[in-house]
Amino acid sequence: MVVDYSLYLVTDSTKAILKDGHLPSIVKAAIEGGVTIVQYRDKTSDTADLIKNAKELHAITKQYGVPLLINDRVDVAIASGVEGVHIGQDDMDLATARNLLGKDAIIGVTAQSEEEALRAAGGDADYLGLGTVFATPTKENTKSIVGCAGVRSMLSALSVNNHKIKTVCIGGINASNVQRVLYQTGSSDGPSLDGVAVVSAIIAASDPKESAQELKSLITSPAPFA
Ligand code: TZP
Ligand code: MG
Repeated sequence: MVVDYSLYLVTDSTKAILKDGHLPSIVKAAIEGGVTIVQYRDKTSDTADLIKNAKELHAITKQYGVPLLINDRVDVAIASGVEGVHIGQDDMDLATARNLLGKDAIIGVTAQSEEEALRAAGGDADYLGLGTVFATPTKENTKSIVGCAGVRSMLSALSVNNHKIKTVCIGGINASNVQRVLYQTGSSDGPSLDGVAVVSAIIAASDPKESAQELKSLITSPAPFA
């Protein structure tokens, strides 16, 4: 399956971000605005609710042919029949997740250093989530803020080692900085990201469809300062 990582929506169900919003409606609007892949990230619901919510989101994402991944929980991904998972360094290990999910599943891994990026790429992850780029209230317990320079050095390490793995970055990205992030993490002849992942820039937006459209057009048009 060819996956478009260009605008990756990661959900949040906390009051601070979701406010009184209805997550399935936000996800639908975001996809209509140009989101290409969705991760259901919910750190508070119990297992039964995670599965119920994942199935509800999947009913929407499937209509648009957009893959849905589950954060952390391989069991929830299997139970809800979605396309894959996103795992961090403290979650189930990649090889076990792949064994359980099968070869066709999309598996993403978080990497915060060159070493983590190379290890996940040397396994059979489909993509890496690089970051945290900028400090963000959405996730306060991040181990490291790597900045654009940190993302660039992870991309270089992957490239030097001939890893063709797909990459997105995450953390504090919004319409006002996305073009600079894409520009500063890559170079005209060097490795570059396949997309960017955002939470609050879409989930907390007053008009998620419009925000997704704006981000999408910024991502797909060249940076003015290149
Ligand atoms: N992982 C690293 S930062 C982050 C996650 C899930 C949250 C990013 O949220 P936002 O609102 O896009 O800054
Ligand atoms: Mg995790």
